[in-house]
Amino acid sequence: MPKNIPSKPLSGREGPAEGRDSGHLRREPRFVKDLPKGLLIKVRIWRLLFPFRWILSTWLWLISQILQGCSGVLWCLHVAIDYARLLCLDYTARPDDVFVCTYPRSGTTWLQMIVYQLTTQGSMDFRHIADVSPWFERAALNKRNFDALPSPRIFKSHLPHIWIPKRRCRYIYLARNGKDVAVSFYSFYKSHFRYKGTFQRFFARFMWGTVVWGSWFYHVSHWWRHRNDPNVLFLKYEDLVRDLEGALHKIIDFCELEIPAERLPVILHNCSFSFMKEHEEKFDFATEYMLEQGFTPGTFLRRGRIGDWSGELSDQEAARFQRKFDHTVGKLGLSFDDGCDAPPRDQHQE
Ligand code: PPS
Repeated sequence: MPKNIPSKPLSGREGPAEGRDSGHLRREPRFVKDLPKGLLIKVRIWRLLFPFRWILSTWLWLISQILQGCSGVLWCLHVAIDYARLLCLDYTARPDDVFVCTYPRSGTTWLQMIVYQLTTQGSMDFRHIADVSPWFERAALNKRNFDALPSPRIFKSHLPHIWIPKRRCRYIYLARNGKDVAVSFYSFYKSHFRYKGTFQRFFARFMWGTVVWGSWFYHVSHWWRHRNDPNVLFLKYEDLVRDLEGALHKIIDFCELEIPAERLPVILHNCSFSFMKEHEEKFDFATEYMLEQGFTPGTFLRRGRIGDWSGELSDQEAARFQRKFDHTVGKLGLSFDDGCDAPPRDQHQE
């Protein structure tokens, strides 16, 4: 026999001499047979129970899916109730409130930024645009206190005209070519909603209006019908791209703002695509969502140092830990480097 051909099969399955066990056990990995007797019995029982485990697991999966469905329905109910509260009861308009209204992916954030820049003469002093220009209909979810906002308040809204609260304030509607909206929305669905379908499938849904916020055709046409209302300014995204300064003047006139001429170049610069892209974390919905949930972005990779605890734990907390450690893990002979390169607690700055 040539040297390099093994005389025994290399796979876990052995020859006929080892195949005396009945069907299920015959496929046991080799290491199982080497286990201590007590453990071997447990493993074999566990393997014999496989069909029952499978049935139980499937049932539990089903129950978990049903509960998930119920929680989804309850969540929708809670959102609907909060919407109703907001639209009918909890919102007291101020005459200088400005609503930035759009169908999603039509340049909402851009228009929020434009109005914010115009009303603050170019301030960039905000953590996220949603802090200074909250999403009206999500207010109940993100617990933003409208009353604490200084005037003029700028609200973002994707509500169709029929749902928007009609008060004595201003509404700026920004419409964008539906085909570009569909493409941008598809990309958003993939990046933010983990959508896995093709563009063709998404586009079919977009055409049917079975995407979040419903039909683009319905949304745009209903707001268009109100374009001549005295408190509505109807703008197009494409006009903003072609002549931003011209659009800015329309908004200045509509909101009756006074902008010193020397601030206009700064505002135009801050509203440019490249500047906003550079500060994307101030505009991205993912960051807004994280802040809304109470997460602090940029803290996942914190400092990566040994002994960082000494800047955080008090002497009592450290002593309490040590006592428990000595009685449990320490007893087994395991120890850790406590480190001493972290700054003391009072110098520590987060
Ligand atoms: S959302 O998720 O509904 O709030 O999205 P929305 O802000 O309405 O739209 C996002 C699209 O607006 C584009 N955008 C801009 N275009 C030109 N200039 C500036 N400054 C600007 N800021 C945002 C953004 O790139 C999205 O469009 P697409 O086509 O996806 O790039």
